[in-house]
Amino acid sequence: KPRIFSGIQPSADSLHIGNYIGAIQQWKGMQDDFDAIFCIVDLHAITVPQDPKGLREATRTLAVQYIAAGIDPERSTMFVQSQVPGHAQLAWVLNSITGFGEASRMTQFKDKSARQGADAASVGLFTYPILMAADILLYDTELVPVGDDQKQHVELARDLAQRFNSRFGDTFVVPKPRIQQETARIYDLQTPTGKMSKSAATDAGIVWMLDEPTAVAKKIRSAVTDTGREVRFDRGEKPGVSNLLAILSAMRGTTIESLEAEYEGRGYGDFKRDVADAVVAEFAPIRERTIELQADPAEVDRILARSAERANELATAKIATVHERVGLYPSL
Ligand code: AQP
Repeated sequence: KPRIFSGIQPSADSLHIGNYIGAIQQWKGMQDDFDAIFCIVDLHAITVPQDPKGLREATRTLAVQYIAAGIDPERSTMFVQSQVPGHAQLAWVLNSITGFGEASRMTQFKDKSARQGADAASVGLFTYPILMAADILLYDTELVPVGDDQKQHVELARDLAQRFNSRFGDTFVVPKPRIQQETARIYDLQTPTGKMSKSAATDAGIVWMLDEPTAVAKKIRSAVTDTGREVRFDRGEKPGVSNLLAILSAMRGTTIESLEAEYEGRGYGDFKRDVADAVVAEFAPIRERTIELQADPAEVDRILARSAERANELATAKIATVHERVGLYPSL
């Protein structure tokens, strides 16, 4: 089976509906046809300041949410990045073959560092895409399911794989991005022109998967729409309505067109109530399962350790080859 790799940062206390639709839901459907590796990328998370205790808790919660939302640790490998040293080891080697100018062109760094102020941004944030390349290349990944915003990073991983292979001999599989559909990108409910983001300044436009059902429903009913009445998909003219259509389409597994037809001639009230009901119906059982699993942290740690062991086997073998190719001294 072709190998896929993807990850999420434990950078908040819960996943939000954007992470669910843009990542978890896609991953869930790929588990049978692919050899899937899903990582909890805590090394990426520390590229911006994190509270140590909060980070540890968020890491376990994220693992629990993966499982509760349908990632099956028996079929897929799901582990915590920092438990497999190969990620940091390979990142160092790749740092050394990446041009400074090349890394400076990464637009995510430009955006994130502009938000923090150039002096506050860490060097870790700057080399984030190179760590991501290491994550991908370490496991001979063929396909990387990501959002459109990550395309540039996967492109860098491809360039680095090709550069390493041509300098040191065939070592890495050159990965391809698998870009999710445009409708899998979810926007903030209060500012529907901006992506829903874990680190947004306010909470009102974010549906957290661990929000209580009443809070979920309230946030959706209060979502910003527009003064018209038509339920129609048009990101330019109707960003709020389009976002809710994208959400409902993902929840029901139906097309946007059929939803537009269903709500023709009906107002926003009906529509928003149905979106709220659909999200609550999907998330309430996941939330309950999350709370159940959280009660047994030792079991979660056992599951993570088992997966980390498998990942570590693959990673160690790859690191040995990489070190040998580069001319690093053999380890004892
Ligand atoms: N709004 C979104 N719509 C669809 N997919 C999304 N993803 C994130 N936000 C949306 C997908 O979720 C995964 C998580 O990626 P990440 O943890 O690396 O963080 P991110 O992409 O930077 O997401 P956030 O929520 O904005 O986190 P912070 O604020 O911590 O940076 C990826 O697959 C991403 O495509």
